[in-house]
Amino acid sequence: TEAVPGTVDTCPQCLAPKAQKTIAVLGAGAMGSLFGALLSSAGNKVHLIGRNREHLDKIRKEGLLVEREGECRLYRNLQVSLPGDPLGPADLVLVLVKAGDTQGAVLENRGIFGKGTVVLTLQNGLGNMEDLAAFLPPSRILAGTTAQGARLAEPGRILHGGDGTTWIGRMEQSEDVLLRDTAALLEEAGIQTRTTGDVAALLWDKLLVNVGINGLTALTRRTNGQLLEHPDTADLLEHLVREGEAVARAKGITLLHPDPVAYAREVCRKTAHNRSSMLQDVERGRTTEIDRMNGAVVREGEILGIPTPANRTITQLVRGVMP
Ligand code: KPL
Repeated sequence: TEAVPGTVDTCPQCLAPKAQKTIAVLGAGAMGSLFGALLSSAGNKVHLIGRNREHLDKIRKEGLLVEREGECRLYRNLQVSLPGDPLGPADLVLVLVKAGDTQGAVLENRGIFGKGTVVLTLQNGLGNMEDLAAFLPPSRILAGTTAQGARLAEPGRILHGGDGTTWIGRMEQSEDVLLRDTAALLEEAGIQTRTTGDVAALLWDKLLVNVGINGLTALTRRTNGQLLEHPDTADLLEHLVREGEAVARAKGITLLHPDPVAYAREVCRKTAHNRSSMLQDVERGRTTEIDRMNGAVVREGEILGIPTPANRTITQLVRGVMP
């Protein structure tokens, strides 16, 4: 019989599904749906929890279609739920709601967090681990960044832009074994994953890219690549990142990319046709993550006495366009 891509692999001896973990994905946007699909195809029981009813209905009725370089895969094993639906504790909760919505999402979905649940945030910006730790044991919290590319083309259909590395690390108090097991779980699902002992460096490295790109693309409606083609935005990008770099260094962060401006430019080139997540938020009339990106640089700079005028201005401008 023809294999249906995305269905559960079975053990050849007993025909039982392989190593099933229960995974809840909080946030069924493009990235949450992609991770959910990949994890489900490795035999895990995945629950996608989101607010986009049309998207969830489509997945419930027809499955999730993931397109990559002209090839389509249909993932039929995803369970879908609305926030607050009664669900039991998961082995892993993957947090991919918008930064700033984390605490509300945790409170609304308390049932998915049990004693043994590991919680992994792959959200953009600063403050997500701390938001989780306000309600959950820090010893179970992991955080990371992902360079996977995903875009919601229409309800039930995701465009998978490429397989960038996913890096994960742990909060100070959490055990190393949780990190290794979680990395193995992601790897088994075909998600290229690395671990690090310095989660702050990881988060600041990605933050400085977002600080340079996201607000500027949202205000100018330019794609990531177009930022470099125009001297005005190319110059502003450099200013924003350099201010963030000064704050990171004053905090004692050892950035993974020693020249964060060069790195932000490289990301612009590699994702030249992308409309950044913040540009998409503004276009759809949604709240942006500016407070967790440039706004976070301003707040940290204030604490350390580092001036951040460009980041302050862009935060105020984006708030003016879309709070
Ligand atoms: O993370 C991103 C985002 O859009 O939020 C970048 C890296 C800028 C890619 O678009």
